[in-house]
Amino acid sequence: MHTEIGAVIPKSLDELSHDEIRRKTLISKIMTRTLNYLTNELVEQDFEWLLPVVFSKMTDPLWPDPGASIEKRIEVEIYGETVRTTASMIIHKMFASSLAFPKLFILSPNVRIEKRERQGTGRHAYEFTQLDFELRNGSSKQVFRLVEGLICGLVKNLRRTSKEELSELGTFPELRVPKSPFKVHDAEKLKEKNGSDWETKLAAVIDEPVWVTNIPREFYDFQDFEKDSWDNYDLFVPKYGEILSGAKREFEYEKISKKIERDGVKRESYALLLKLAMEGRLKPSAGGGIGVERLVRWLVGAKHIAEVSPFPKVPGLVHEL
Ligand code: ASN
Repeated sequence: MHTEIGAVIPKSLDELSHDEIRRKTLISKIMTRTLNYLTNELVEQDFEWLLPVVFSKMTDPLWPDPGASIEKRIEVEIYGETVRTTASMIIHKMFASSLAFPKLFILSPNVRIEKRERQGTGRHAYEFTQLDFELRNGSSKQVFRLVEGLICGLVKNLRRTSKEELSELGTFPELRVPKSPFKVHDAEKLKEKNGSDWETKLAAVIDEPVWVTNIPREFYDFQDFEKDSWDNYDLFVPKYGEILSGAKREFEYEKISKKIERDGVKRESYALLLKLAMEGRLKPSAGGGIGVERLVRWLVGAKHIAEVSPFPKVPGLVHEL
């Protein structure tokens, strides 16, 4: 089966040919070394490594987000209470960084039942993993430097440790250590210049990773009402587009409350967050989440994101495993 981007929809492990298994194992080597490198770096830099959650009453509303396309939210009842599967651990990160862990990261599974039309985009899976991190009292600048260090260090490390694998996968020659600091673009300006399709166009013209800031989206990202701008960011890589999103966070009760109201998000769902903010216990922070499969897709040059997963979760397709 082929998709609009010419990628073959990845098959289940048991359906792969000998050559396809070979490719899968090469990609897996890069995934292993990527996870090893990034987690080691963060631990070295004094980040606490937290374990993820699956069910909670509070999770990311993923709304309003121009990029969101959720067909269904998974809600189940346990012990007489309704809980949702994790869409992202953003709310948990805000609690954890405020109350206990000033520098933290989590490798967390995110469940987002994307619309079937996204089956062939090559960039969407209905289950994926974020390397999510948060810094109490952090700023965008700090996050930029942290991530630039991680990405440049990772590429350098892989070029040294994985020359054979990357050469066989075909990305070794073009996968260069990027120059930092990365360039910064304003999303509103990109939209003005390139129209609503700015993300695809940007990915097609860049040859190094770039930051995009000022993206209107969920209530927890910091918004400067006076300047009418957002202190948030996405990281784009050449050809493949966005691989990380993050922000400086809102922490003041009045602003969070107003934005929840404005966005039509259910207030009851975020009652505990509002309470924490009201009591002044929610602290300013900044952070982000790297889409692990998207990062590795770029490193190995995979047409479809599901190629980098052992058990692909392609929108619209449900395999046995
Ligand atoms: N992980 C993202 C962040 O830290 C949130 C998201 O994935 N929606 O901002």
